[in-house]
Amino acid sequence: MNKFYITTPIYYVNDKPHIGHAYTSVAADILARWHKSQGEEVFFLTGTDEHGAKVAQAAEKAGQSPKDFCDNRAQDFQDAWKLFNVKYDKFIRTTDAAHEAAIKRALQRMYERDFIYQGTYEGLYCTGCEQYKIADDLIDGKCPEHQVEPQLMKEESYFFKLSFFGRELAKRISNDELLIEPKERKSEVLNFIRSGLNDISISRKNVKWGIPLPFDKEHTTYVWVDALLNYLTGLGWDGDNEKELKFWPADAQLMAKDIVRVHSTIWPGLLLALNQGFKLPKRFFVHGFFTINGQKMSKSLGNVIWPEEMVAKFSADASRYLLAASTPFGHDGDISWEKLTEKYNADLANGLGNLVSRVFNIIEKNFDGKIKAKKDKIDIAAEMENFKLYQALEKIIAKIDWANKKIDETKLWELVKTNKGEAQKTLAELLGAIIAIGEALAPFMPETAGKILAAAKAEKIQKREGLFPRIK
Ligand code: ME8
Repeated sequence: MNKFYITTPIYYVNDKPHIGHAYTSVAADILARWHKSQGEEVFFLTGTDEHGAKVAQAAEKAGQSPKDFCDNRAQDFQDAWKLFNVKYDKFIRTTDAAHEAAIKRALQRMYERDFIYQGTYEGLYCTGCEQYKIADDLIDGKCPEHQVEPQLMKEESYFFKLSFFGRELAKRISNDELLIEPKERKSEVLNFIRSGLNDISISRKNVKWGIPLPFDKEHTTYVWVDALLNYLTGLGWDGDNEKELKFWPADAQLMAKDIVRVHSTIWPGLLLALNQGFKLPKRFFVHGFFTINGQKMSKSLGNVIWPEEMVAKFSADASRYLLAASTPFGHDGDISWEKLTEKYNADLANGLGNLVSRVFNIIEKNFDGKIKAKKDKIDIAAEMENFKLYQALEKIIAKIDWANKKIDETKLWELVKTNKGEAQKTLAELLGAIIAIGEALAPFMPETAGKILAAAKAEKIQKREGLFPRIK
């Protein structure tokens, strides 16, 4: 049996989950469900990134202890995924005791293998990114992502010999042993690596909210080192037992473009530092960023779309559909309440919902609920294997449009009166199409697909209204 291990980034708990996070998680869920439907053994990992200065500051601002704050926020993320019907196999938290113990063991191992050494770091640090910046990263002296000036920091620190792995990583990425898609992202990463990787500071003396280094308790572990290894600890890795990890290597790691560099450098660098024979993840898929009405989503701009609002308005299934269908996966996309509503009404209310209700209605009224469906299939395998969720949905929508058009063109509601035999043939095709649509939609809209398939395959087909009521 093939296995399929898929991950999302583990999200920082300083922010509440918004639909940007939901985008990655829903996409991962769709892919996990698809692979399961192909008979593969799937492991889907997600979770929360809870250590570091940024989270500690957010906790202080909220007047909570870091631990309580993280517990609450981790729950918020789990609640959000429940709302979207995202079914992960494991939710990892970097404050889990088993994760912390594994990180300590891993650090000790890399230290003993001479990939960690002591030094002093002086540089500009952006807490928003939890990363040191160089002049080239800044625009007008500010971090372009967070619009703040990074702070100058000088401190004793431990370093990870990332520079040692530059050539090896460039080789393995350029020959697709670690496949980075879309290919523009692969080129970006390769240029970055080939311009020369520096060793990175991986410990902090002045950040208390973190995992202490096992060989120097005055330091805590740099949050990205702690976080990236979640993709192993989430599988039960204890810092040492990689031979027993059934699901490793990862088959698909999803992320947006903001974090592809760290994932393509520090992450595989750590794996090689732990064990030169460690397999690297097989594939990264890097998607774009959602903006709202052309602007970055941000709490201060007040334009954030929250999961609970979206699901309350459209339902879980329709929200999953809208996230996947609004933008080709891999590109940036702009959304707004208006655009989402318009798409909902066009594709789901007028498209799918209308199709099902018209066809079932005619079958119930004129054929006593009994029509034998003509076999049909929408082949989306190639799209799904290649993360082309949007294109898979386009194929499904094309079938819905085809079917609705067929009803109109054949004037089916008249045809049943003038030529019942011909109408029966057309309905057999339409019912077959509806079943094919239900099957193809299953990973995207599991509840709706279940309802459609159960109703379409019932002994007696019954009228079905209100699958997707029109929304203003
Ligand atoms: O970077 N559009 O966490 P994070 C699309 N903890 N995707 C978006 C988005 C948007 N507007 N906003 C967020 C971190 N995302 C680290 C990761 S992994 C070892 C550690 C999604 O909370 C997207 O997947 O900042 C992006 O890469 C991720 O959330 C960043 O989440």
